[in-house]
Amino acid sequence: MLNWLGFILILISLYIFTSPNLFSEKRVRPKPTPSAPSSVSPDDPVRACFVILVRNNELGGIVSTISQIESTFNNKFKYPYIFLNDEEFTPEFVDTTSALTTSVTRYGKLDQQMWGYPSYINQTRAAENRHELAKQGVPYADSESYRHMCRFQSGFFFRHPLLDEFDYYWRLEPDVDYYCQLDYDVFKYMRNNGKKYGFNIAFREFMATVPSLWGTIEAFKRDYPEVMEHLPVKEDSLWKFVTNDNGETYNSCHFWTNFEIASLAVWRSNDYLKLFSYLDRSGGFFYERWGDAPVHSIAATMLLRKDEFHFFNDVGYRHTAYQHCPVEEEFRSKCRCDPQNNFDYDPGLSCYSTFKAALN
Ligand SMILES: Nc1nc2c(ncn2[C@@H]2O[C@H](COP(=O)(O)OP(=O)(O)O)[C@@H](O)[C@H]2O)c(=O)[nH]1
Ligand SMILES: *[C@@H]1O[C@H](CO)[C@@H](O)[C@H](O)[C@H]1NC(C)=O
Ligand SMILES: [Mg+2]
Repeated sequence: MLNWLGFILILISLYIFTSPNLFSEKRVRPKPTPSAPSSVSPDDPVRACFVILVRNNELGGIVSTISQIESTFNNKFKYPYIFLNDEEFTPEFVDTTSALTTSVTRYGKLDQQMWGYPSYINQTRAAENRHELAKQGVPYADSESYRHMCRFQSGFFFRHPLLDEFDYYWRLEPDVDYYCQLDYDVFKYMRNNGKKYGFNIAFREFMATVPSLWGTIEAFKRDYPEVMEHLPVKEDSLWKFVTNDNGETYNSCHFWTNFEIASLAVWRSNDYLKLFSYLDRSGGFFYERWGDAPVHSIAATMLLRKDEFHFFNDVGYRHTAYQHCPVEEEFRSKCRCDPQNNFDYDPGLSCYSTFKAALN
């Protein structure tokens, strides 16, 4: 008798828990938008880190950068720092940088796959082309390591095992300046607002470094219609940021990647991985001198909707001779830069106006 009762109870509970109708009001289909999944609440922690590719001999420069990042932002938010290098970091580098912060610091070395020639690259041809480009006076034209760096930043940093546990990153470089106090969590801002790619300076590229990049991307689009099919349509994308003639040519505009706050999922997507290996296979990182900035920028305009980009106006930032300093009155008490020195509307070199126009 008891056994029967138990059996019937089990049957009833099975019915209740598997019936699609009983709890149907709770089974609301999640919206297909990839941003801000409903299971995440705004205050939930973000899995984010700083990522820093740097050489041992740039210790002084990275100490300066990290000190500024700590005092303007990270002493409040405690995000970890991931240091990457093609060589072993020295004990001095590790000790000095880890002493700058109470946050976690980790140090990784790149392997041959992430920093080295793929087997199909003809290194004789690469060397000849480097010497040709050098005659045109292009920066880093004859540098081999610069090319490994650009290829790594284009196709590999987001696959380094030390980044596996993270969803967002902020890229840092040695010898840059961060001028403004940030009193909110930029990573939560990105996630909670469905932002995937944040930048600060938009620049024009030396076209001699990327003569075949645009054509190679156009060829990818023809060869991979199944990828193009599910990407945003041109009108929803930032397409006009990278072309002035509806795709005929690349206009040289790109976001500077030395500052980047972005979602790792963009680069880890199958779509981007297919695009990157297509570009890599074509040899342009070595035969030309493709920068990670034009590669990231053109790819992001393909993969993302325009509302997924964010201009970090409130981050006062300098890299080499160029800086963004927010001009609005509210930033005078928060920033220690001179708003007269602001790159946004530099007539020759800035692509900020092109970005603004492409948003509409
Ligand atoms: N470990 C390592 N880092 C490098 C190398 N070349 C460049 N980097 C790093 O890559 C980033 C970009 O290099 P940088 O020289 O600043 O190039 P630029 O910003 O384009 O002028 C910086 O964070 C450098 O520290 C290299 O050969 N080894
Ligand atoms: C590599 O490039 C050089 C110089 O362009 C060329 O002479 C040589 O034939 C190439 N080698 C191969 C295996 O294609
Ligand atoms: Mg730099």
